Amino acid sequence: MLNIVLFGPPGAGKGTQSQLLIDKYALTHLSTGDILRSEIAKGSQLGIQAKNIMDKGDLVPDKVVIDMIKSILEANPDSKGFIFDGFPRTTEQAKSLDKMLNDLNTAISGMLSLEVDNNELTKRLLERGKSSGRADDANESIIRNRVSEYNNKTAPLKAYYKQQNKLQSIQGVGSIEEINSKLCTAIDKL
Ligand code: B4P
Repeated sequence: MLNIVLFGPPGAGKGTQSQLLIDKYALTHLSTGDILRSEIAKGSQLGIQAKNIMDKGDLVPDKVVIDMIKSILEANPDSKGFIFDGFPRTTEQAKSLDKMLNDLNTAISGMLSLEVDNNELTKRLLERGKSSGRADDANESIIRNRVSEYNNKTAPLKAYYKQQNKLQSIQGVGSIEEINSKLCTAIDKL
């Protein structure tokens, strides 16, 4: 199986690039952000619980997202592999993911980390906020909180995967096609 963690701060282009990669490599796309937003849209108990947290730009509790991932992994036993987009975001999530994949006799093949500076991230998210209707893209202080959650809780995962020799950093500023081509070059070597 080809299992890729597509990593980066909010607005780095994880969702954008995942769409291109799943078509090319026929992988299953697993975006915790998309799943949570669809739960909010359905008005489920989980969605109601997640909405307040996401609107502030905080991270949803680990147990909630880990259980979501577990059920999707179990529901796709014949997948050629997964693109994990926006997951893991904490060390606890990363450790659980390693365990879940190990139980399925597979592992993460590589972590591709999109590197984008803070000014560019803020610009992209504010731009998307004009049309997305997403509360977490609506103003600069919420975006700053998301970036700070990333720096405190998520960025340390780079060291976690580096220790396993799985981290590759990719420059995430440039055209979507240029960045996609760099990601494909890295994936083809995995
Ligand atoms: P996510 O849905 O994961 O989203 P994201 O951080 O906004 O961004 P992404 O990097 O995918 O950005 P995109 O490609 O869309 O998270 C949202 C929230 O969900 C979190 O804050 C948290 O509350 C919760 N959550 C999700 N997963 C969780 C987890 N595992 N644990 C706990 N909580 C969790 O790109 C952004 C914009 O940039 C787009 O408008 C795009 O068009 C533009 N763009 C992309 N590439 C570009 C380029 N090369 N040049 C210019 N613009 C570009």
